[in-house]
This record gives sequence, C-alpha cells and structure tokens, in this order.
Amino acid sequence: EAILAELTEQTGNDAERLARDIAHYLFKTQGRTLAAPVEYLFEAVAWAVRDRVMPDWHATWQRLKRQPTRRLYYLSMEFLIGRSLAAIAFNLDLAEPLREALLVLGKEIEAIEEAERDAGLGNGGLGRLAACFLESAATLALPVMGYGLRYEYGMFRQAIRNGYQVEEPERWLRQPAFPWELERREYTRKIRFGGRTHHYIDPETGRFYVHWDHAEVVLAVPYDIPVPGYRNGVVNTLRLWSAQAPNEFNLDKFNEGDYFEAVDARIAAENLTLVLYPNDASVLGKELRLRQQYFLVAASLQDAVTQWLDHCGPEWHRFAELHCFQLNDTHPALAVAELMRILIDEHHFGWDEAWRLTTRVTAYTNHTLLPEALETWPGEMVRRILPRHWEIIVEIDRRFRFSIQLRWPDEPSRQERLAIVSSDRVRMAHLAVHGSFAVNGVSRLHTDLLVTTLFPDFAELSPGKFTAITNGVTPRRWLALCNPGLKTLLDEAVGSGWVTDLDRLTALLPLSQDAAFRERFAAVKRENKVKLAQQIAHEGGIKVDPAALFDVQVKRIHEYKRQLLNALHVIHLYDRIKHGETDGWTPRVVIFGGKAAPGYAFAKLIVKFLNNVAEVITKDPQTEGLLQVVFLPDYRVSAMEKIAPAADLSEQISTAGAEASGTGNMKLMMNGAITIGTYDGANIEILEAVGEAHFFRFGLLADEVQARRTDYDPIAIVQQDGALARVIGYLQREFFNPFEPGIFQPILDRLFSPNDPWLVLADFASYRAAQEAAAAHYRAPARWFESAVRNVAMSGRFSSDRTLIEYNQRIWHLAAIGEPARSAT
Ligand code: DL6
Repeated sequence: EAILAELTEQTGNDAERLARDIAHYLFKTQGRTLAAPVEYLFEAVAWAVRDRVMPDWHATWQRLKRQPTRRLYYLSMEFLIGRSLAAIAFNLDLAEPLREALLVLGKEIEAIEEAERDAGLGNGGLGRLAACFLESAATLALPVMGYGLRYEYGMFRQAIRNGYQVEEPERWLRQPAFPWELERREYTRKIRFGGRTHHYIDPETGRFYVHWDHAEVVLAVPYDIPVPGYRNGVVNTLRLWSAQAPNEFNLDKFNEGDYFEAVDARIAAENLTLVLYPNDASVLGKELRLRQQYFLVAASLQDAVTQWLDHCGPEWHRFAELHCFQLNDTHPALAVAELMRILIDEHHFGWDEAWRLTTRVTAYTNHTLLPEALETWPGEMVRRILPRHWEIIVEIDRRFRFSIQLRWPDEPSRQERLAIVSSDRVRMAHLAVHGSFAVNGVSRLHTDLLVTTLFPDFAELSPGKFTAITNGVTPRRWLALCNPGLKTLLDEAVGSGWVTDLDRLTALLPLSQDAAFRERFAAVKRENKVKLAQQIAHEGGIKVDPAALFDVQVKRIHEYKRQLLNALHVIHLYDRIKHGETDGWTPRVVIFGGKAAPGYAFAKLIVKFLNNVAEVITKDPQTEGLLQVVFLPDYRVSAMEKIAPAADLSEQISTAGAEASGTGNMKLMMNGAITIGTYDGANIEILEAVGEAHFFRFGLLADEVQARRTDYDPIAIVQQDGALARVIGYLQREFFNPFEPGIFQPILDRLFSPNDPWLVLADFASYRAAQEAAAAHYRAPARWFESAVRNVAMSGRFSSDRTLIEYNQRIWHLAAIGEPARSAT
C-alpha cells in the first residue's frame, strides 16, 4: 500500500511530469525521439495517461473486492468505443496539462489524437450505446462491468472506388498499438464446445448428474480496458475476451512432421474472436457467430461466478441479491441456458431453484422489431455445438409450454406462438424474454410496438415485465469533447455543471430569444462548419461552402433508414436548378455517410447510387453556389465527432415504426442541429422536447404505415405528383449512370414495387414540404438559431446519464460506489 501510494504521488498530473513520462516512454521503451512518426508519439502519450488511470482503477477494484456490492454485468457482442485518448484525458482532468506538456515537447495534441485508431468493435447504434452506457455508469459511480469480445478485426474500413463500397480489413490493434488494454492472463477461462452429454444417477446419493465430455476446449483470455468516470475517482472495467488454443500446437502432429496440421487447431480456436460480423439489423445464421455468442456468455458468467465464489464462498442465497446481467439484445441470450447449466450441473441446484435464480438476475434489452434481425438458431446446430444447452433449452421450453397450457387451456395456438423451440429452431428473443425479470425497449414508441406487435402474448402473461427506457448518449464525448467552441459558450452561459447534469441546459431557453447570444452561437457553428469543410476538401478534394445549410444523414445504410428518400429529394433540388426554379433558394451541402453490410447487395447499391448522384451534381457547373452533395467514406465514431458539431439539419427519416430509437438523432440535436424527421423512435421524444415549431416533421405515422402497406400503389403516387415524376425520370433516363447502363434498375424496381415495405414514395410529398419549410427557416437566421439553441437547451433528456438512472431505478437497483460526478457550477 505504501509503495502504491508513493508511486501514485510520484506520477503527478502536472504538465512537467507528464512531459517527463512521455519522453521516458518514447526514449526508453520505444528507443525513439521526438522526431519519431506520430504513431509512436501517440503510444507514448497514451501510456503516460494510462499510468494516471491506474491508481483509481486499482482502488475501484479493491473497493468492490473488499465489500460485496451488487453489480451489473453488461453483456454485449459490441462495444463501439472509438478513440479513447481525449476522452480519458478529459475525464481525468488531464486535457490542459497534457496540452501544455506536449507544447513543451514542441507537439500539438490534436495531431496526436488524430493518430489514434478507432476501436470499431461494433456496427452502429447498439454498440455505441454500450460504450456510452459504460462511460455514464462510471460517471454515476455505478458498479457496472462490461463484457465483450476482443475482435482482432473490428468494423471494416470503407473505401469508395468508382462509387462502389470496397471493404478493407481493419486491424485496429496495430500501428499504433491499442494502448488501453491490460492482458489479465490470470483470469483465463476454459470454454467447451461440442462433445456429448451423459446422464446418470449416483446410486449412493440418488442425485442426478450430467457429464459433458469429449468437448473441444478454447481458452478465453481477458483484456481489461479502463472506463473512468468524469472526475470522480471511479474507474470501471470493460473486459474483452480473446480466444486462444489451449496448446500452442499439437506436439504429436508436429513430431510426425505435419506442421500445418499441428497449428490447425490453434488457428481454428483463435478464429473465434478474429472478426466482428459486420451486419447491422440482420442475421446470417453462421455457426461461427453462434460460437462467438456462447464464448462471450460462457467466459463472462464463469468469470462472474468464480469471482463471486472466490470472494464470498458458496453463499448462493446472496447471489441474486448481488448480481444482475443485462443482455444487450438477444446476442447473449444463451446466458439463460448457461447459467442454468452452471447452477444445475456444477453446483447441484434443483431445476426450480436454478430457474428462480436465473430469472432473478437476467434482464434483456430489445433493440429492433425488424424480423430479419430476430435471431433463431437451427436445432441441429445447437445440438452439435452446445449439446448440454440444447437439453436445457428443450426443458425450459417443455415447462413453459405446460404453464401456457394451464393458463390458456382452450387456446393451443398460444403455445406455438410463445414457444422457445419451434420447428426445430431456437427463438432467442423468446428465450431472453422468458428468462428475464425485466425487458425493455429503447424508446417509448418502440416499447409500445414491442408489447403490441412483437411480444403481445408475453405481455399478457407478465405485463409488469416490460418497460420503456429511452436511449441516451454521453454528453462528455458528444458535446463537451467534440464541440469545444460550444462548450465554452455553454459554460459561460449556464455554468459548467451541465457536463454531468445536462438538464441544466434548459437555462439556455431564454437565451434563444437573445440576438447577441444567438450570434455567438451561430459563430461557433460557423467555425465548426469551416473545420468540416476543410476536412472534406482535404480528404475528398471537394470545396463546400460553410455558409450553406449543412444537411446531414450519417448512419448505417439500410432501406428502412431511407437514404433513398433523401437522394430523391436531392434530385428534386437538382431538377429545380436545371429548370431555373431557384428563386428564394437556400444553398445546401447534403452530406451522406455510412457503411453497408458487405452481404447486403441492395444497401451497397444505395451507396453506389448516392456516390453517383453526388458526383454528377457536384460536377455540374450549374449547381455552383446552390447545391453540393458529398458522400464521406468510412463513417465511424471519430468522424461523427467532427460531423455533429457542424450539422445544421439532421435527417432522421426512417419509415415510422422501423427505427427502434436512434442515437445519432440525439448527438446531432445536442450540437444544435434541427431534425427533419418522421414520427419514429426517439424522434418523437425529441419533437416533444423541442416543440413542433423547432422540428420539421413529416410522413405517415406507424399505424398508418401498417394500414398503407395493404393498399400501397407507388405508380399512382408518381402519376399524381409532377415533381416526383420528374425525379423518377432522371432514373429512367439513367442520368446518373450513363456509363454503367442498367445498374440502378433494381432501385427503380424497388421504388415501384407495391411490396416496398419502407413506402419510400408514400412519404415523398410530405418530405419535400418539410424540406421547403427547413430551407425557409434557414433563410431567417434569427428563427433558425432560436430553434438550434432550443434543441441544445432541451437535449438534457437524451443524456445517457438519465438513461442509466432509469435502468438503475427500474431494473438494476445498484448503490453508488463513490460520489457520482458533479462538475462545478
Ligand atoms: O438501441 C440502440 C440502437 C437504436 O438506437 C437503433 O434504432 C436500432 O436500430 C439499433 N438496433 C440494432 C439492432 N441490431 N440488431 N439486432 O442495432 O439499436
């Protein structure tokens, strides 16, 4: 303890000692000097910062170890962390000394921060939400531990060649290295796959036993990443599992001279965590994915149970009181079966007792209603890979069906609707709902639809189980850090307390009426737009005008998100320019960004379409000063950090009922963009917060969408809308693909299909009207900035701090392990 205290004391957070440590790592660990490439400087800086995380990280562990504390384990296949240097330095209050230290060394912090690679261990909203939750939990001093997988290849890098998306592998752990993790080999766990089970009764005790043997074993090696709260001394942990073979290679095979066979097993084992599946909102049903899911669940539960037994002995009666496992979507739903297996097979619980405990500690968050994203696994695959879990799942299903029969004796169809195993497939969502004491949707509308359309029978069975907890984003990263200009202005206007209490921004409301304040606000926005414009020029060679309306749609490319609707509107604007209809024009820069899943051909075609439209329009001299369209390649967390502060208009245009919540909508609003959006997901709550006059709403409502699908007639819509017919004409004439005839025919076919589930054309007219309203609003800066300020002022509800407080009050019931962060007022 004394040595630790001394080491902490020596480390020091002042610029001088930081500079010394950076130089130390650069010279003594890396054998380099200040002339080294920036990647090495980044590593040295990160190590110096990491040193300063260690004391609180250690103390947080110790505190949790000393006294048994109720903890939440957040199980997620994705944690979309992005970059960490600036975020960690900010939370440790090291940003200023670090800047100074680097100045002493003749370097600029910004360039070093730019050298960090994004840890892209997620696809989009679901993974980024998990990362925001961990940061908020630490800031609120809640004992929350993240469990995930350490994929060697994160989300692919997107390059655009001739307008097409090309996927490049992203080895995010190299050049520079990922400096934030600590390997914790001592907590390695053994995970089994395959093999077979034997059931027998001990003749002496009469006890029932199950043996699972002949399984192949893979090691799960944990790597811990610190998650510091905002200046409160709490550092939680994100533990990511990496797969390793139990033996480096098979010595027998090696001695027989078969080198490749000898390393084969190792390669097979380590492939398990090699790559993140880059599918957002759809499932492929690949065996490796099932293995990944089980690997995460088995390693994490074993870890939690072992820690528990080590610290508390076999006091099982307290386990439920002190543990809660939150399933981030159905991906970790096997946790229900795995915990049952641990309790029954390893700790000799009876079935009922094990089920009571399992269902007291498991909670599930649903993130989607899209049928293609609802996981089911073939029985054959589960039997082969997880023979014991198959037996347990079948037994859970058998008992569940029986209870349904008792409840609804005259309705046999209920059993089939609610079943966990049906047509020899395991429905993971049903397993998750049945095995959890709480189920939540991620916005109000999404939860209503969950209860009424996806799980109506479950809701009837246990109405108290379902609750709505609207998503949020951390205001540290998504406002204070990414928008320093606005932070300074807000600090001056309302004091700095908003950083940990975002509702304080409501104090800005009167200032939205104050012309002088609006001008300062507009100046910050303008400066951010200039910076983004410089970057667009630097990366894409396109000069955009910072005075124009920055109209932004950045998110995964998916039909339901309707980038196509936006593109049709862009073509409509272009058509107006071509016809000289530019009176009272609002110059616009339309910015797209997003990745398509590599196997989702239509989404990739949308990427190509957006790029072609962008190229033709931007190159046409007639559009100069009026309309520019850019597609920013490789959209990722660090890109959004530059885009959000510069956005004026936030495109949230999904077909109503399709977007569970959205979180990009919150980041953009928080940075003063005004939303043009459908009545969908969390848009509805944003609209309620800011008021109709400060949100451009359009489109069918969720129930109208349902009704409309039955009599959707896109041809009639086009016939009745001259502007739309002209837009469609461009596609029919192949205006945007003169050198690649026919490539966009599938887009036309989809738009004209009466079965288009996303009803793109149905919303075109009202979208166009909303866009006109937005353009007119922008032409009146006083009105525009009144709305923009109002959006910032009302963004408090969309802080992930609020979200976590709700999870904690309704589901987790954790006591804080220290002081929740409070920034100065
Ligand atoms: O809850 C986080 C995020 C929501 O904001 C998005 O609306 C939703 O689409 C996304 N869902 C998924 C589901 N994928 N699967 N399964 O990513 O979750």
